[in-house]
Amino acid sequence: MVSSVTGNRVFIGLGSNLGEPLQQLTSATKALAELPESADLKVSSFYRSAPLGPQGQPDYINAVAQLTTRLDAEVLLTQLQTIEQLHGRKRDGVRWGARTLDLDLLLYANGVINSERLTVPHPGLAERAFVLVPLSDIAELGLTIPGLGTLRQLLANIDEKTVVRVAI
Ligand code: A4P
Ligand code: MG
Repeated sequence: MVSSVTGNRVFIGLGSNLGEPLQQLTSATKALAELPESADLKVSSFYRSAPLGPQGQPDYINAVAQLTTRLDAEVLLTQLQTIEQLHGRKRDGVRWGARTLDLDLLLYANGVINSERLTVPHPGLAERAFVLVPLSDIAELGLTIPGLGTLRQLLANIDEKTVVRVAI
C-alpha cells in the first residue's frame, strides 16, 4: 500500500466462522494493507454474532475496513477473491454456509453497481447489524448509503445488541 492516493473511498466487510476466525480476519487486514493502488486503511473492532442463514454453523466474527483506492470496482473484487482463496475459502454451493473468509465490497464511493459480478451497495447491508455496527466504528453517521439513507438512519432500524465486540 502506498502512503497516500487520490481515489475512491471504499468499505469492505470481513467475515469468518471457520479456522480460527480472529486470526483469519487479522491476516486478511494485513493483505488489504498490501493492496496495490490503495492507501489509508482503517479497520473496525471485531464483533461476534450468531449466523444469519443456516443454523448449526459456528458464530461469525465480522469487521469492516475502509480504504482509498484507484482500483476500479471489478478489479478490487478480483483482488478480494484472491485474498479469500489464499485464506482457504472453499465455495461449496451452500448459500450463506460456513467459510474461512468472506470479503464483501459493501460500498464503492457513492456508486450503485449492478453488473453480473457485482451488486453495490452489498445486498442485505441495511438489515445487518454485523455490517452496520462495525461500519459505524470507522465511518461518520452522516455517511450516505446510496439508495438507502444515512448510516444513522439504518442503525436506528437494527438491533445493535445482536453483535458483541470481541477483545483481541
Ligand atoms: N457479488 C456480487 N456483489 C458482490 C459484492 N458487493 N461483494 C458476487 C462481493 N461479492 C459480490 O459470493 C457470490 C458472488 O457474489 C461472487 O462471485 C461475486 O461475484 P460468494 O462470496 O462466493 O458467496 P457468499 O458470500 O456465500 O454469498 P453472498 O450472497 O454474498 O452471502 P453474504 O451476503 O456474503 O452472506 N452471518 C453472520 N453473523 N455474519 C456473516 O458475515 N455472512 C453470510 C454470507 C451469511 N451469514 C452470516 C454472514
Ligand atoms: Mg460474500
